[in-house]
Amino acid sequence: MTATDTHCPYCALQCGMTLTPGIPRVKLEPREFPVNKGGLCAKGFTAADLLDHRDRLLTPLVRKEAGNRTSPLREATWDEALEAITTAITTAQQKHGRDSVGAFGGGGLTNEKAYALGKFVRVALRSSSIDYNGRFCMSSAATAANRSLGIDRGLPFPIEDLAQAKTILLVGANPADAMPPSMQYLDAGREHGARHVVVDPRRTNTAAGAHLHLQPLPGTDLALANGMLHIAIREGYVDEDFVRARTTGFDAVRASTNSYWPERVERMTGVPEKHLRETVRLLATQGPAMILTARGAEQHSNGTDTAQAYLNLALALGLVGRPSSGYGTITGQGNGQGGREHGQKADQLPGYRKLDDPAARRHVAAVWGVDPDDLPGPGRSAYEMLTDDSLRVLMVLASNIVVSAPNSNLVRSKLAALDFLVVSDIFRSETAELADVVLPTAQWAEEEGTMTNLEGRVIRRKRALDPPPDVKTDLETLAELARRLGREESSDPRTVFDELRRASAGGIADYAGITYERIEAEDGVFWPCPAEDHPGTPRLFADGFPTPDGRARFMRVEHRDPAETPDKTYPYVLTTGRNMQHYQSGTQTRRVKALNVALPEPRAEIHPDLARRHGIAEGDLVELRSRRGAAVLRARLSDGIRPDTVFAPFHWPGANALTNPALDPHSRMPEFKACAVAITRLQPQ
Ligand SMILES: Nc1nc2c(c(=O)[nH]1)N[C@H]1C(S)=C(S)[C@@H](COP(=O)(O)OP(=O)(O)OC[C@H]3O[C@@H](n4cnc5c(=O)[nH]c(N)nc54)[C@H](O)[C@@H]3O)O[C@H]1N2
Ligand SMILES: Nc1nc2c(c(=O)[nH]1)N[C@H]1C(S)=C(S)[C@@H](COP(=O)(O)OP(=O)(O)OC[C@H]3O[C@@H](n4cnc5c(=O)[nH]c(N)nc54)[C@H](O)[C@@H]3O)O[C@H]1N2
Ligand code: SF4
Ligand SMILES: [Mo]
Repeated sequence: MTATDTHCPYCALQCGMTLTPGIPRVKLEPREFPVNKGGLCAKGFTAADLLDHRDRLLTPLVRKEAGNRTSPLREATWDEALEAITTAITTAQQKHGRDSVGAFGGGGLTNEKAYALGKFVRVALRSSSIDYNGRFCMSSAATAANRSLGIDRGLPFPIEDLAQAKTILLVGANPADAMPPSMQYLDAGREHGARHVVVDPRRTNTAAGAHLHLQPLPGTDLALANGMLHIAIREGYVDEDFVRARTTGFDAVRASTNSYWPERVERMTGVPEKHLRETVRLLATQGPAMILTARGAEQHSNGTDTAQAYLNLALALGLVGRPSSGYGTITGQGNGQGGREHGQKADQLPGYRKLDDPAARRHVAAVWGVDPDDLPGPGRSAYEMLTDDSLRVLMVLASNIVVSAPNSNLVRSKLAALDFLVVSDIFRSETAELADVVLPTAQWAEEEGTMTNLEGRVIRRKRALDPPPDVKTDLETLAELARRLGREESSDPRTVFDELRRASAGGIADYAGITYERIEAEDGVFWPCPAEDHPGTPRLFADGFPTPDGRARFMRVEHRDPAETPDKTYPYVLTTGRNMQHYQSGTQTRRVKALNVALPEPRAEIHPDLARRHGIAEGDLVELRSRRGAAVLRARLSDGIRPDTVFAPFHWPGANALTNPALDPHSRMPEFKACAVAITRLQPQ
């Protein structure tokens, strides 16, 4: 049996692994690749367990009684399933207009599939209704980076650079649990005396090993950043030469930070003034220094401005574009980076082009062989589309929104009220359980494609084995649906990638020079890469910024409280996030035995003081309640969390019944990381 070098199906680190088909099972081994250097986390190690899992979808499913979603799902032929979908699409579009049919994609899709999905909706459906789960993930940091730096590539440098930085400020990031193999770079830095400062309401595994742990009230990260900038200005740490030569807009920002004096910021955030000063001193004097944000800072109704506030700080200290320093955001999903570049986002065309830019429309329309005027305009953002009653038919690929979207009780009822719901997945996810038609799809090890990891490195996912006989790849499904709607599309990944290269050529995320062969020969290629003889771009910003004037823009940003703050009825802040053992909505990892044994159910993290007040002991069942819903979890007492804050993972249904769908005005990111809740101990039955 031949061994195939490929990558992990889960997170954006995209660790290298080797698969060898065998009897009875596929053998999965870690592989030396620049990001993981032979390391894998427990999720990666067990990823092959799902390839032959007994729950796997092996045929399409339709409702026994068509149109009645309370009747059971039954096996169907592809022809029957696709015919039902095509009929639902044409009927809805005739009755309610083109935009009544839409799609919801995912950052786990390969570049080829994300591209094909965007094209399918704009060209075959001619609908503007498309968005994806990256809206819930990277949209705030992306919006800030685009407007300030002119480009959104999560890390503007290879992850190995983390080992060289002498100071790293990690804001709302817990890589020890979210990307364990990446810790080798932080550990290497620490061994050589680097100082890491972690900003997190919980003492996570990442915070526990850091030089300093700042423990703010959730949703106050912007005030914290402005407070640090205030100190940097007062103490003369601003890199005036850099600011003058390479940026615009600092004066307004300088003036606006006046009101963020340290005592006030201490009161707003709960972070002691001396820790603010120490952090600024380290960033300014113990370089090279980096500032990295992740979802803890970004998943707020002020997430874009918060990311901007940290960008402002990094620019003021002159960190950006220097070796082993800068600002970055840690992308989450396997193809969270590429998935936001090639057109499954509501406002976007391939190559990170904008759908409302006439030149972009002309370029992409020419590649697609359509009239630019026939391309729809920008659509609604994820939560807005899902809860808008004008949407009548929805196709979901690679997302389990019933578990992962905010205010999930409402989302569930909106999905139930659709005329027709189609879900493509590997398993019967909670969202698939609501569908009229469920389509089985090939898994990562059974398909070809490219992924773009958190560094902007385009890599290859390779086919190590065949999918089960009646299972199609998403590309095949989309091509087949397009054909039934009158469009010919390729289902061959290489052909689709070559078209993507042309569509992206000249765009910000330019893949024109990237080929499958180069990726193979060079351990991945970093975009932008405009020509086959271009080396790719591992590090950005050394010479300039891709903004119209070549300078980075400071933007003035002011603190706003989360949309919902504690009161008498809902006295605590709920924040949500990840456990090491599970991935996202849990469709995959809840089915892996070893992971499920390690963490079989969700635990609400509660400080012992808060627990005592409510008579809660370790292991008790507690009910969390917000204005939108309730969830029952088992209590896990920990003195590592703030006493006014409760943490719940979203890997099981429940947490998102509570969360607040207040949207960031710029990125339309929901406020996953702060809402008000009440807690009660449930009496043992
Ligand atoms: N094990 C595992 N790993 C994953 C994933 C997974 O589901 N499971 N998902 C992947 C994906 S898609 C993503 S996006 C990444 C996410 O990676 P991270 O962003 O690192 O993960 P989170 O747990 O969502 O949030 C990080 C931290 O933010 C803290 N936090 C909560 N509220 C606040 C706040 O208001 N301010 C600050 N400063 N911190 C706050 C939380 O306590 C948490 O420890 O992980 C990726 N890796
Ligand atoms: N409360 C709260 N909610 C959150 C977050 C949070 O921190 N707190 N984080 C948000 C973030 S950052 C993210 S990224 C989202 C993620 O949330 P989801 O979008 O729900 O992510 P997954 O669970 O990865 O869903 C992927 C689904 O697609 C299937 N799948 C995997 N690969 C493929 C494929 O190639 N094709 C198809 N058709 N299906 C596939 C999987 O089995 C799974 O059911 O959740 C968001 N929701
Ligand atoms: S860190 Fe991410 S890519 Fe690496 S093995 Fe774990 S889940 Fe997979
Ligand atoms: Mo994410």
